[in-house]
Amino acid sequence: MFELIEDQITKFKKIVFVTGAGISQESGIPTFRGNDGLWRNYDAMKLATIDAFYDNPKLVWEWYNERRRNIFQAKPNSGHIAIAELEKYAEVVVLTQNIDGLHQKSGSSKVLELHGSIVKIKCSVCDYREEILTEITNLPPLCKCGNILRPDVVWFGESLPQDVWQNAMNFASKCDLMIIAGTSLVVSPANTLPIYAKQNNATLIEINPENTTMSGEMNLEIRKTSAESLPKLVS
Ligand code: BJW
Ligand code: ZN
Repeated sequence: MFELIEDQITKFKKIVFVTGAGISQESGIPTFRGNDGLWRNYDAMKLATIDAFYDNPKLVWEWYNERRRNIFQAKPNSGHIAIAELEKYAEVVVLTQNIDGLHQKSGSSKVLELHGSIVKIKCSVCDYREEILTEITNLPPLCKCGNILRPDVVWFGESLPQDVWQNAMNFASKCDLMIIAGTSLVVSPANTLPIYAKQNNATLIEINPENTTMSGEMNLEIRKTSAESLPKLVS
């Protein structure tokens, strides 16, 4: 079955990838819900909220600062690179929940960041935004307006950037192949994207060593890691 898809990959014209933390796991970036999803004994899920940030902005910034350091030295793996190479054969759009920028680094030209970006920060009160590629010292950093700056990412209970989400739904609704790689699909609304593709009769492929809640909806489940399996699709 996997071989069948390898032979047929070029028949698809509009390919959408939905990716999550698992695709960067082989670049040395921990996932959220795996065994490595804990940071200093804190549950990462409890840090990714605005309440946690207001309770202890320094702690949440320390978590992001450590992740910034890790992400800045990480390199795209063969999974990211295979996705970028697929652009030679089809229109490819990557809808990623990751904030690490590794799809862009590997050469993918159309990447929509659903949950923001590690290089961007914004004021928790006013409209100030900026990109910072160096280390952030004196935590928490302060805005010129006197309020606390925060990572420009989407935490639980917050809306996704509306324009990004609209575009993501549009691409998902129009694709003929959706490949869902390295995500547990437990977080909404990103986990609804396969439903839009299915409504368009798209072929759905899941790449994940583990089952997910949506595995039953897939046309093909590849129970291997993304760095192992994705290069075979374009070879
Ligand atoms: C491999 C592999 C390898 C391993 N190869 N695979 C009750 C109260 C409040 C909100 C809600 C509620 N109930 C539902 C909600 C909505 C909520 C939600 O979905 N919660 C669920 C957890 C229940 N969603 C939201 O709040 C979203 N906003 C929203 O809905 O707005 C409307 C609204 C407003 C107000 C109230 C309610 C709704 C926003 C969600 C934002 C998520 N943010 C985070 C942090 C982003 C910034 C950061 O990175 O720090 O996004 S949390 C975290 O989860 C991060 C991820 O992008 C996201 C998804 O995780 P992902 O990528 O799937 O990772 P894992 O670890 O879960 O899975 C990895 C997978 O890879 C596994 O399956 C492995 O097997 C696999 N894997 N190695 C391939 N080598
Ligand atoms: Zn401000």
